[in-house]
Amino acid sequence: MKVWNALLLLVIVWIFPNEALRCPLGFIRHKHSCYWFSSMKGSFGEANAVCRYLKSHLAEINNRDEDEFVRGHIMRHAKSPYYLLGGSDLRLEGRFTWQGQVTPMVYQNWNPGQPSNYGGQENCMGIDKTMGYRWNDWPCQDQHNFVCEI
Ligand SMILES: [Ca+2]
Ligand SMILES: [Ca+2]
Repeated sequence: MKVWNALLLLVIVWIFPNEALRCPLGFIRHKHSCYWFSSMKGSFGEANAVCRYLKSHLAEINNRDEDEFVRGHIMRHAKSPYYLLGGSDLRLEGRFTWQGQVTPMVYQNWNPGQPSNYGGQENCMGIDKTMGYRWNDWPCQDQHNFVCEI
């Protein structure tokens, strides 16, 4: 009987491989990641705390495909014009990195003229509807919607 159960499980995993990679409730799947688009607003620190609570991290956009998925979702469904992502130049001004990384971002989609470090205090970043859904840098204490990723 146990052998049959194991066989049945094997067949299920073989027929429905995506079931094993299912996203937590509220997260949306794209390729090998799951994304959560917040309906609440928070500063960079608050957004980080919420993502961590959901066992995720602020989204890291590594290539055009991922960028187009996240931008596309925001264009179609977003309730807010600004969505915070997980990059900052807190470590070294003018050198934006994804969280926990030292090397600069490889893929980037800044709006022309950004990051501007306007007023000398823009060290966090995200997707800005007023800039064609490309990236802009903001003060880290600004409260925005945000995207978590697992
Ligand atoms: Ca800056
Ligand atoms: Ca800016």
